[in-house]
Amino acid sequence: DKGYSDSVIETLRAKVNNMEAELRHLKLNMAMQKKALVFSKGTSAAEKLYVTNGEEATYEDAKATCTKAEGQLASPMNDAENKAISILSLQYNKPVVLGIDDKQNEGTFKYLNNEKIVFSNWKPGEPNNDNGVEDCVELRTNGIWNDMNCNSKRLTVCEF
Ligand code: 289
Ligand code: CA
Repeated sequence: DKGYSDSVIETLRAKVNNMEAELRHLKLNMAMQKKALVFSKGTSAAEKLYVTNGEEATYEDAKATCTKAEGQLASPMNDAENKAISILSLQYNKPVVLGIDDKQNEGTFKYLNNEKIVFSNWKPGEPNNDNGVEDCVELRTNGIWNDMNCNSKRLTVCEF
């Protein structure tokens, strides 16, 4: 007889039940932690959580800060995400530096993973590459984007 014995099936069933209970517990716990984090100093849109350390930094420094925190510089991919970031910008009354640049090819803005952007919220007339030195992007307190000098210091917001 190649079938599994009743006791093996019973043991497996018990293990699956335990794992399901553990998963339910983990999900509830994660949802609670997310709420606590959003309550204290973050905003969220769908799956993404945005958190700031309140510091202003250049694009490269802000990028490094977020990478070190095992997140990445805020990269809004739709209007809901853009709004979540702009709430932090308003709270701190500081424009935010985004994880987007056109360093590789002037006028072609890309995310940190080198993919072309799928969403933008440029102010009319932007991006204008003012003085030929604007390869980075700031999100202003109203959520509107402007291309800016990458050496300008803006609020660091990471996404997790
Ligand atoms: O240095 C120029 C920037 O501060 C910004 O000034 C104005 O807001 C506009 O000309 C922007 O395009 C420019 O990035
Ligand atoms: Ca500009």
